Amino acid sequence: MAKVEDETRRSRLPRLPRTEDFASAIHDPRVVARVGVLLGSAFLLVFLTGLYSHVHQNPVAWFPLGPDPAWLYRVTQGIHVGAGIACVPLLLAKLYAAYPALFEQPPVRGPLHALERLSVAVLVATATFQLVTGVLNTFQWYPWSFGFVGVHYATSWVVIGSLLIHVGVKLPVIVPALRARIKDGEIVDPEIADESPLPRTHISDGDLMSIPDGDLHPAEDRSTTEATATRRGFLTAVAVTTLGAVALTVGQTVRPLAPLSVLAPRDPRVGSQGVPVNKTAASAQVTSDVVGPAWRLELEGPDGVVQLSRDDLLAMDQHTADLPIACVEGWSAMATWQGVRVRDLVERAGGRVGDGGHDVSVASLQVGGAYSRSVLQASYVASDDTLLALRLNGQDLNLDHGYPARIIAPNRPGVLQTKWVNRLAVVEPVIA
Ligand SMILES: Nc1nc2c(c(=O)[nH]1)N[C@H]1C(S)=C(S)[C@@H](COP(=O)(O)O)O[C@H]1N2
Ligand SMILES: [Mo]
Repeated sequence: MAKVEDETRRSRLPRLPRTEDFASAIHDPRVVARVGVLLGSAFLLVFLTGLYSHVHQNPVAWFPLGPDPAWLYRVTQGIHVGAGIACVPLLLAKLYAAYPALFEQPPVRGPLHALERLSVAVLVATATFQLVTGVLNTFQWYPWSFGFVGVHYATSWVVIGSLLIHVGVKLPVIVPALRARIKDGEIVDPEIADESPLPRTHISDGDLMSIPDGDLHPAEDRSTTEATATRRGFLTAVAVTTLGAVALTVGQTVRPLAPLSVLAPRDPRVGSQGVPVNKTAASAQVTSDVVGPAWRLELEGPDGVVQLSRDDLLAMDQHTADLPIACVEGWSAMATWQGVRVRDLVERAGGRVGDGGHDVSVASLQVGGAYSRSVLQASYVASDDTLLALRLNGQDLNLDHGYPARIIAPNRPGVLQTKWVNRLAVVEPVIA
């Protein structure tokens, strides 16, 4: 001991810590692997639900989408944001449990090992980037200059790719670590145990002895019960924090939890006509003079172009549908919508409805803006619940909700529920 102190005093630079210096029982492969399974599963859910939203906004022929079931988009995006929120405490916990591995010695053992460490760096960086930008997006705060949607989508592939590499590389550690029980003695890396003068508790599980060197290392010697309590306490705290964060957010889409929803930027119970407003008329620069009595819906189809006033539309068959507005940002709200079926308008314009039917291209009188246009695919046009809505919850739509007319359709992203519609064009299917 005295000799070690001597040497330390002589060297001017403090020695970098080594993995085995981190004494907490939390830095244990069993803890890291368990948190990792939760984090990896949450990321996978976020990825798949994100892809689902992506194909809605960028349709492809091999993944047909339709109006049934009406609630599917709402549920998937609630999961997207809920699981994304869960990732925040899980990622912090994972980083805390695993960070001693940063100090492994030697830092690089060869080209493969260097690649593996690089993939972890990419994973941590991109995962953090996704969570930070994703959460800020739900608050509609964009303190950056890139387009959020495209970057969030592209980065998600990098996260999932480096996650797969990470899991693949670590499988020989993960599998025995998950099989081992938390309450067993310390997991000891045989190589370190040999170097260390401290007595360590070996456990009999042969699997664990085969953990490759350079991976997570054991805690300092301590009573097994104390270490077990520390690990259990940590895992419980992680679970409680994660469930808590989700519970305090999902009220924006799960109505009974709305009173708890203090972390969510939106309360689905608050908004004019009983529905929150994402983009106000003022922010879309839609003013009451462009939606006055002179407003017309231009309807174009095989039979030509007609101009319909709001009274013309109100004179057509009116239909009612109870449908949610389900925003990509994770909030959703049910409402009762009333208006003209889009299929009736397509037929009036001489278009085909049903199998092999026409799509409808929708335009808003909003000038510019990413969501001033959308397409209703034939499968949506055919639905009885796809409306050019004129009324909301028993009143005429107000300007913020899209007066004089807006699209509302089942199982459709909020961003495609175009407001302030002034043109519908019956077109050949956009994707065949
Ligand atoms: N023309 C136009 N329509 C739009 C938008 C927009 O920016 N412009 N925003 C969309 C988004 S992101 C959502 S979530 C819904 C919200 O509808 P609401 O404000 O009536 O709740 O409107 C959609 N319709
Ligand atoms: Mo939205």
